[in-house]
Amino acid sequence: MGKVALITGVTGQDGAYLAALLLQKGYTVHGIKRRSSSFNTGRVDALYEDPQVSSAKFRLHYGDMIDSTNLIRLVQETQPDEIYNLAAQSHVQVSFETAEYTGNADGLGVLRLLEAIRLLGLKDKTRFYQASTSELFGKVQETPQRETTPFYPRSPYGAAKLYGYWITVNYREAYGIHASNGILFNHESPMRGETFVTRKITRAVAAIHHGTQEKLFIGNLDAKRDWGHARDYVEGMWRILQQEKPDDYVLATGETHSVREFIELAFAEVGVSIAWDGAGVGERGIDANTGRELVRVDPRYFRPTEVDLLLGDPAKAHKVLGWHHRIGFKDLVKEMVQADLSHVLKEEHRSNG
Ligand code: NDP
Ligand code: GDR
Repeated sequence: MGKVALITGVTGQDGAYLAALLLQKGYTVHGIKRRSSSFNTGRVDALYEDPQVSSAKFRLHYGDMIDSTNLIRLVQETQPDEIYNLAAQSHVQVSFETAEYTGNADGLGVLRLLEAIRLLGLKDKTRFYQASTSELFGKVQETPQRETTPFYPRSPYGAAKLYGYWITVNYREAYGIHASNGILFNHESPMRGETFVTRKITRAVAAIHHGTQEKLFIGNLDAKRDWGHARDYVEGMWRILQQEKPDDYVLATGETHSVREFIELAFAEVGVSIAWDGAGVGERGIDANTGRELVRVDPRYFRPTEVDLLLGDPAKAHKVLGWHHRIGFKDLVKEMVQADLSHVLKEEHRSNG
């Protein structure tokens, strides 16, 4: 009998990659999706169409991280061997506007699942993965950031995730639940949500290239991130839960790049070289050959408090989990731009009838 996994946030970027990975490994996968007035299962629909995946192996259930009784019932009904808690209001800037909701879903939501495991007497059966984040490190204390680096979150999102991190550690220590944190640095893919900076850039590059968008409005060009590929990171999540002992791990590439570099590389993919002009709010990115303005800094995208630099040290994951990222920065940018070049074309054909 294969294992049973329950994934919250299955309709998100990581949920879709993780569900595919676990199905490939022979798991039965139960996913929790939210009721929405518009379509929200686009990323996992392909899994239903895969002839290898029977409908009995992949099941979606309605649920929400702020609804305890629903979560308890779903854990009871599915009796999972592994729970991957990926659901969250995951946008840092949005968390400044929806701070209480973010605290509820991203912080207390973690507690609700851990309590479900405890109350249902599943502590010896069910392993728990918490989607913790490099946003916990926030204001730079040391680089590279590792498991022992002090936390200093810089947003309601980071603060909510801090609670999620520690309640996971606490339930491990207090009740002996096999509960682990993956402290994941930014990871992207063609399935990344369209308002995160990488996808926003690659979509804009594709749309500018196809002539359906004028320019890209952007926030802080000098923020630096350790960007990896989601496909590699979900493999790390799975490895974390296969360990005999629960623990906390950083997953990162060990390289950092600025938003500015990401933009330059993405435009280079369509043969455009960007020259920068001005500084701060007035800064512009110009096509070095034609002089056309393609990028403009817009203070609407500045954050009240910013995380300036993230650079992870994945040494523990290398050593204990045998996990290494495979897809590098350049290949990531290339894959995302190429995917958006075809997405934008398809959208255009659709809108032209
Ligand atoms: P996404 O934003 O793509 O996906 C989030 C998922 O959570 C979606 O399925 C969303 O549903 C669901 N969700 C949101 N709120 C609720 C709620 N109240 N109840 C139930 N489901 C909810 O995020 P990612 O896939 O990128 O990230 C997965 C997890 O990993 C998140 O917890 C994120 O905070 C964390 N993380 C992500 C990193 C990254 O770089 N991607 C790095 C470190 C941590 P819907 O589709 O309906 O919106
Ligand atoms: P982040 O990702 O905040 O690191 O959180 P995001 O892509 O939103 O921002 C990265 C950096 O780019 C700067 N930036 C912009 N960001 C957005 N979204 N839009 C812009 O126009 C823009 N211009 C500049 C930001 O200021 C920031 O410095 C992601 C999420 O997936 C979290 O859920 C996860 O926990 C962390 O990564 C690790």
